[in-house]
Amino acid sequence: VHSYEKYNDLDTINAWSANIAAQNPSLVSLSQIGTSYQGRPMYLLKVGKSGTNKKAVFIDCGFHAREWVSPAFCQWFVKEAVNNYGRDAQFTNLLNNLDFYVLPVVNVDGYVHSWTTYRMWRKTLSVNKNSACLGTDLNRNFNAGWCTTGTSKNPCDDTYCGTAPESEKETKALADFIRSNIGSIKAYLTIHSYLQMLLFPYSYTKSLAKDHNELNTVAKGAVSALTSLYGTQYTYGPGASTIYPASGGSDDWAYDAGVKYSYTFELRDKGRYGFALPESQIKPTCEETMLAVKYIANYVMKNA
Ligand code: 0X9
Ligand code: ZN
Ligand code: ZN
Repeated sequence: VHSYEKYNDLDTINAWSANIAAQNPSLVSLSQIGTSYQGRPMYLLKVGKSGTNKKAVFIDCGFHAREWVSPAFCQWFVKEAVNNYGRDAQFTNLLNNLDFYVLPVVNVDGYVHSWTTYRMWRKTLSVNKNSACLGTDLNRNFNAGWCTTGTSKNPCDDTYCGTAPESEKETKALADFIRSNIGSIKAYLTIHSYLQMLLFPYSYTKSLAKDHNELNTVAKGAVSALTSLYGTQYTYGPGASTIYPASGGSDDWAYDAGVKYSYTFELRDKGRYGFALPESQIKPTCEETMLAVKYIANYVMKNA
Protein backbone atom coordinates (compact mmCIF):
# COMPACT_ATOMS: atom_id res chain seq x y z
CA VAL A 1 0.00 0.00 0.00
CA HIS A 2 1.24 3.44 -0.98
CA SER A 3 2.48 5.97 1.57
CA TYR A 4 4.17 9.33 1.02
CA GLU A 5 6.18 8.79 4.18
CA LYS A 6 7.51 5.36 3.25
CA TYR A 7 9.66 4.08 0.44
CA ASN A 8 7.41 2.56 -2.19
CA ASP A 9 8.43 -0.21 -4.58
CA LEU A 10 8.09 0.27 -8.34
CA ASP A 11 4.73 -1.47 -8.68
CA THR A 12 3.33 0.73 -5.91
CA ILE A 13 4.74 3.88 -7.53
CA ASN A 14 3.31 2.89 -10.93
CA ALA A 15 -0.12 2.19 -9.44
CA TRP A 16 0.05 5.50 -7.54
CA SER A 17 0.93 7.34 -10.79
CA ALA A 18 -2.10 5.89 -12.58
CA ASN A 19 -4.34 6.72 -9.62
CA ILE A 20 -3.28 10.29 -9.05
CA ALA A 21 -3.76 11.02 -12.76
CA ALA A 22 -7.19 9.34 -12.78
CA GLN A 23 -8.29 11.24 -9.64
CA ASN A 24 -7.11 14.64 -10.91
CA PRO A 25 -7.83 14.70 -14.64
CA SER A 26 -7.79 18.49 -14.93
CA LEU A 27 -4.38 18.77 -13.29
CA VAL A 28 -2.42 15.56 -13.90
CA SER A 29 -1.94 13.34 -16.93
CA LEU A 30 0.05 10.15 -17.37
CA SER A 31 2.12 9.11 -20.35
CA GLN A 32 4.96 6.74 -21.12
CA ILE A 33 8.21 8.12 -22.53
CA GLY A 34 9.96 4.84 -23.17
CA THR A 35 10.78 1.34 -22.05
CA SER A 36 13.75 0.17 -20.00
CA TYR A 37 16.34 -2.43 -20.98
CA GLN A 38 14.34 -5.15 -19.21
CA GLY A 39 11.11 -3.94 -20.77
CA ARG A 40 9.55 -1.90 -17.98
CA PRO A 41 7.55 1.21 -18.89
CA MET A 42 8.98 4.61 -17.95
CA TYR A 43 6.03 6.69 -16.86
CA LEU A 44 5.82 10.47 -16.88
CA LEU A 45 3.31 12.69 -15.09
CA LYS A 46 2.44 16.09 -16.52
CA VAL A 47 1.20 18.39 -13.77
CA GLY A 48 -0.40 21.78 -14.44
CA LYS A 49 -3.62 23.50 -15.44
CA SER A 50 -4.07 23.27 -19.20
CA GLY A 51 -3.24 26.38 -21.16
CA THR A 52 -1.55 27.52 -24.33
CA ASN A 53 2.17 28.13 -24.82
CA LYS A 54 3.04 27.18 -21.27
CA LYS A 55 6.64 27.02 -20.17
CA ALA A 56 7.63 23.80 -18.48
CA VAL A 57 9.86 22.54 -15.69
CA PHE A 58 11.15 18.97 -16.05
CA ILE A 59 11.87 17.06 -12.82
CA ASP A 60 13.27 13.55 -12.70
CA CYS A 61 13.94 11.17 -9.84
CA GLY A 62 15.51 7.77 -9.46
CA PHE A 63 18.49 8.03 -11.82
CA HIS A 64 20.54 6.01 -9.35
CA ALA A 65 18.72 2.97 -8.03
CA ARG A 66 19.81 3.14 -4.39
CA GLU A 67 18.90 6.82 -3.88
CA TRP A 68 15.45 5.97 -2.57
CA VAL A 69 14.57 9.38 -1.16
CA SER A 70 14.66 10.74 -4.71
CA PRO A 71 11.55 8.93 -6.07
CA ALA A 72 9.91 9.75 -2.72
CA PHE A 73 10.42 13.43 -3.52
CA CYS A 74 8.83 13.18 -6.98
CA GLN A 75 5.75 11.58 -5.42
CA TRP A 76 5.68 14.24 -2.72
CA PHE A 77 5.89 17.01 -5.31
CA VAL A 78 2.85 15.73 -7.23
CA LYS A 79 0.87 15.27 -4.00
CA GLU A 80 1.63 18.85 -2.94
CA ALA A 81 0.62 20.18 -6.35
CA VAL A 82 -2.70 18.34 -6.26
CA ASN A 83 -3.43 19.23 -2.62
CA ASN A 84 -2.46 22.89 -2.93
CA TYR A 85 -4.08 23.79 -6.24
CA GLY A 86 -6.88 26.26 -5.54
CA ARG A 87 -5.83 26.53 -1.87
CA ASP A 88 -2.35 27.98 -1.85
CA ALA A 89 -2.04 31.12 -3.97
CA GLN A 90 1.62 30.66 -4.85
CA PHE A 91 1.31 27.03 -5.93
CA THR A 92 -1.93 27.75 -7.82
CA ASN A 93 -0.16 30.51 -9.70
CA LEU A 94 2.72 28.17 -10.56
CA LEU A 95 0.38 25.48 -11.87
CA ASN A 96 -1.64 27.99 -13.89
CA ASN A 97 1.47 29.31 -15.57
CA LEU A 98 3.83 26.33 -15.81
CA ASP A 99 3.65 22.65 -16.62
CA PHE A 100 5.74 20.30 -14.51
CA TYR A 101 6.89 17.09 -16.14
CA VAL A 102 7.63 14.64 -13.34
CA LEU A 103 9.43 11.37 -14.06
CA PRO A 104 9.21 9.50 -10.72
CA VAL A 105 11.71 6.74 -11.54
CA VAL A 106 14.14 6.99 -14.46
CA ASN A 107 16.14 3.83 -13.72
CA VAL A 108 13.21 1.47 -13.28
CA ASP A 109 15.19 -1.77 -13.65
CA GLY A 110 17.84 -0.63 -11.20
CA TYR A 111 15.22 0.50 -8.70
CA VAL A 112 13.58 -2.93 -8.72
CA HIS A 113 17.02 -4.55 -8.33
CA SER A 114 17.75 -2.36 -5.29
CA TRP A 115 14.53 -3.66 -3.70
CA THR A 116 14.80 -7.33 -4.58
CA THR A 117 18.48 -8.17 -4.85
CA TYR A 118 21.03 -5.60 -3.79
CA ARG A 119 20.09 -2.46 -1.85
CA MET A 120 23.21 -0.51 -2.91
CA TRP A 121 22.76 -0.95 -6.68
CA ARG A 122 23.32 2.24 -8.72
CA LYS A 123 23.40 1.50 -12.46
CA THR A 124 21.01 0.11 -15.04
CA LEU A 125 20.90 -3.66 -15.62
CA SER A 126 21.90 -3.89 -19.27
CA VAL A 127 24.17 -6.75 -20.29
CA ASN A 128 27.71 -5.70 -21.20
CA LYS A 129 29.51 -7.44 -24.05
CA ASN A 130 32.49 -9.53 -22.90
CA SER A 131 31.78 -8.87 -19.25
CA ALA A 132 29.89 -10.61 -16.50
CA CYS A 133 29.17 -7.24 -14.89
CA LEU A 134 25.85 -5.58 -15.53
CA GLY A 135 24.79 -2.01 -16.06
CA THR A 136 25.79 1.48 -17.10
CA ASP A 137 25.72 4.61 -14.94
CA LEU A 138 22.92 6.67 -16.50
CA ASN A 139 24.50 9.85 -15.18
CA ARG A 140 27.66 9.16 -17.18
CA ASN A 141 25.82 8.18 -20.36
CA PHE A 142 24.73 11.57 -21.71
CA ASN A 143 26.41 13.41 -24.55
CA ALA A 144 28.29 15.98 -22.47
CA GLY A 145 32.05 15.41 -22.58
CA TRP A 146 31.05 11.76 -22.65
CA CYS A 147 33.45 9.36 -20.92
CA THR A 148 36.26 11.88 -20.43
CA THR A 149 36.47 12.54 -16.69
CA GLY A 150 35.19 11.14 -13.41
CA THR A 151 33.87 8.04 -15.11
CA SER A 152 35.05 4.55 -16.01
CA LYS A 153 35.36 2.46 -19.17
CA ASN A 154 35.19 -0.72 -17.07
CA PRO A 155 31.69 -2.25 -17.08
CA CYS A 156 32.33 -3.57 -13.58
CA ASP A 157 32.60 -0.06 -12.13
CA ASP A 158 29.72 1.91 -10.69
CA THR A 159 30.51 4.88 -12.95
CA TYR A 160 30.73 2.92 -16.21
CA CYS A 161 29.89 5.32 -19.06
CA GLY A 162 28.47 2.74 -21.48
CA THR A 163 29.49 2.04 -25.06
CA ALA A 164 28.41 5.42 -26.48
CA PRO A 165 26.42 8.51 -25.48
CA GLU A 166 22.77 7.44 -25.04
CA SER A 167 23.69 3.76 -25.37
CA GLU A 168 21.12 3.08 -22.65
CA LYS A 169 17.44 2.99 -23.57
CA GLU A 170 16.61 5.01 -20.46
CA THR A 171 19.08 7.78 -21.42
CA LYS A 172 17.73 7.86 -24.96
CA ALA A 173 14.10 8.03 -23.82
CA LEU A 174 14.78 10.94 -21.47
CA ALA A 175 16.94 12.83 -23.96
CA ASP A 176 14.41 12.28 -26.77
CA PHE A 177 11.62 13.66 -24.59
CA ILE A 178 13.59 16.79 -23.74
CA ARG A 179 14.66 17.29 -27.37
CA SER A 180 11.02 16.98 -28.46
CA ASN A 181 9.93 19.60 -25.94
CA ILE A 182 12.97 21.86 -26.05
CA GLY A 183 10.85 24.87 -26.98
CA SER A 184 8.85 24.74 -23.75
CA ILE A 185 11.20 23.20 -21.17
CA LYS A 186 12.93 26.07 -19.36
CA ALA A 187 14.26 24.22 -16.31
CA TYR A 188 15.70 20.74 -15.76
CA LEU A 189 15.85 19.48 -12.17
CA THR A 190 17.34 16.06 -11.47
CA ILE A 191 16.98 14.72 -7.95
CA HIS A 192 19.73 12.58 -6.41
CA SER A 193 21.04 11.81 -2.94
CA TYR A 194 23.05 12.31 -0.83
CA LEU A 195 25.35 15.20 0.30
CA GLN A 196 23.00 18.19 0.65
CA MET A 197 24.15 20.08 -2.44
CA LEU A 198 22.59 22.07 -5.22
CA LEU A 199 24.76 21.71 -8.32
CA PHE A 200 24.66 23.36 -11.71
CA PRO A 201 26.83 23.12 -14.88
CA TYR A 202 29.48 22.32 -15.51
CA SER A 203 30.73 19.01 -14.19
CA TYR A 204 32.49 17.82 -17.35
CA THR A 205 34.76 20.85 -17.45
CA LYS A 206 36.14 23.34 -14.96
CA SER A 207 35.09 26.18 -17.29
CA LEU A 208 32.24 28.25 -15.94
CA ALA A 209 28.90 28.15 -17.73
CA LYS A 210 27.90 31.19 -19.76
CA ASP A 211 25.04 31.75 -17.29
CA HIS A 212 27.17 31.04 -14.23
CA ASN A 213 26.31 34.20 -12.34
CA GLU A 214 22.57 33.82 -12.79
CA LEU A 215 22.62 30.08 -12.01
CA ASN A 216 24.63 30.82 -8.88
CA THR A 217 22.27 33.56 -7.73
CA VAL A 218 19.21 31.35 -8.26
CA ALA A 219 20.94 28.49 -6.41
CA LYS A 220 21.71 30.78 -3.50
CA GLY A 221 18.06 31.81 -3.26
CA ALA A 222 16.84 28.23 -3.56
CA VAL A 223 19.21 27.02 -0.84
CA SER A 224 18.26 29.82 1.51
CA ALA A 225 14.57 28.93 1.03
CA LEU A 226 15.38 25.27 1.76
CA THR A 227 17.43 26.08 4.85
CA SER A 228 14.74 28.40 6.24
CA LEU A 229 12.50 25.45 7.20
CA TYR A 230 14.69 23.26 9.44
CA GLY A 231 18.15 24.78 9.15
CA THR A 232 19.47 22.02 6.90
CA GLN A 233 22.82 23.16 5.48
CA TYR A 234 23.40 22.92 1.73
CA THR A 235 26.37 23.86 -0.39
CA TYR A 236 25.91 24.98 -3.99
CA GLY A 237 28.00 25.69 -7.07
CA PRO A 238 29.20 24.19 -10.34
CA GLY A 239 29.44 20.41 -10.15
CA ALA A 240 33.13 20.18 -11.10
CA SER A 241 34.30 22.34 -8.19
CA THR A 242 31.53 21.59 -5.68
CA ILE A 243 31.25 17.78 -5.79
CA TYR A 244 33.74 16.43 -8.37
CA PRO A 245 34.48 16.56 -12.10
CA ALA A 246 32.36 13.96 -13.90
CA SER A 247 31.28 13.89 -17.52
CA GLY A 248 28.18 12.50 -19.23
CA GLY A 249 25.70 13.91 -16.73
CA SER A 250 22.14 14.84 -17.59
CA ASP A 251 22.41 18.33 -16.07
CA ASP A 252 25.32 19.34 -18.32
CA TRP A 253 23.67 17.75 -21.34
CA ALA A 254 20.34 19.54 -20.74
CA TYR A 255 22.15 22.84 -20.26
CA ASP A 256 24.12 22.50 -23.49
CA ALA A 257 20.90 21.42 -25.24
CA GLY A 258 19.41 24.80 -24.32
CA VAL A 259 17.73 24.33 -20.94
CA LYS A 260 19.30 27.19 -19.03
CA TYR A 261 18.07 26.46 -15.51
CA SER A 262 19.65 23.05 -15.07
CA TYR A 263 20.24 21.78 -11.53
CA THR A 264 21.16 18.58 -9.72
CA PHE A 265 19.88 18.22 -6.17
CA GLU A 266 21.73 15.99 -3.77
CA LEU A 267 19.21 15.53 -0.95
CA ARG A 268 19.82 14.47 2.67
CA ASP A 269 21.88 13.48 4.44
CA LYS A 270 25.64 14.14 4.62
CA GLY A 271 26.59 10.52 5.23
CA ARG A 272 25.28 9.41 8.59
CA TYR A 273 22.68 7.20 6.90
CA GLY A 274 23.57 8.00 3.30
CA PHE A 275 21.41 6.15 0.78
CA ALA A 276 19.63 4.33 3.64
CA LEU A 277 17.99 7.52 4.89
CA PRO A 278 15.39 6.52 7.52
CA GLU A 279 11.76 6.82 6.47
CA SER A 280 11.21 9.29 9.32
CA GLN A 281 13.26 11.78 7.28
CA ILE A 282 11.22 11.50 4.08
CA LYS A 283 8.72 14.14 5.12
CA PRO A 284 11.16 16.81 6.36
CA THR A 285 13.47 16.17 3.40
CA CYS A 286 10.62 16.56 0.93
CA GLU A 287 9.12 19.61 2.66
CA GLU A 288 12.40 21.54 2.66
CA THR A 289 13.21 20.48 -0.91
CA MET A 290 9.76 21.71 -2.02
CA LEU A 291 10.77 25.23 -0.97
CA ALA A 292 13.87 25.16 -3.16
CA VAL A 293 12.01 23.69 -6.14
CA LYS A 294 9.20 26.23 -5.81
CA TYR A 295 11.80 29.02 -5.56
CA ILE A 296 13.38 27.92 -8.86
CA ALA A 297 9.97 27.45 -10.51
CA ASN A 298 8.88 30.94 -9.46
CA TYR A 299 12.07 32.38 -10.85
CA VAL A 300 11.57 30.52 -14.12
CA MET A 301 7.93 31.63 -14.32
CA LYS A 302 8.99 35.26 -14.04
CA ASN A 303 12.28 35.27 -15.91
CA ALA A 304 12.53 32.45 -18.44
O1 0X9 B 1 27.95 11.53 -9.55
C1 0X9 B 1 26.76 11.78 -9.83
O2 0X9 B 1 26.19 11.33 -10.81
C2 0X9 B 1 25.96 12.69 -8.88
N1 0X9 B 1 26.23 12.32 -7.50
S1 0X9 B 1 25.64 10.90 -6.94
O3 0X9 B 1 26.22 10.68 -5.61
N2 0X9 B 1 24.07 11.03 -6.74
O4 0X9 B 1 25.94 9.86 -7.87
C3 0X9 B 1 26.36 14.13 -9.11
C4 0X9 B 1 26.06 14.62 -10.49
C5 0X9 B 1 26.55 16.02 -10.76
N3 0X9 B 1 26.46 16.35 -12.16
C6 0X9 B 1 27.28 15.80 -13.10
N4 0X9 B 1 28.29 15.02 -12.79
N5 0X9 B 1 27.04 16.12 -14.36
ZN1 ZN C 1 22.79 9.92 -7.88
ZN1 ZN D 1 3.66 20.19 2.44
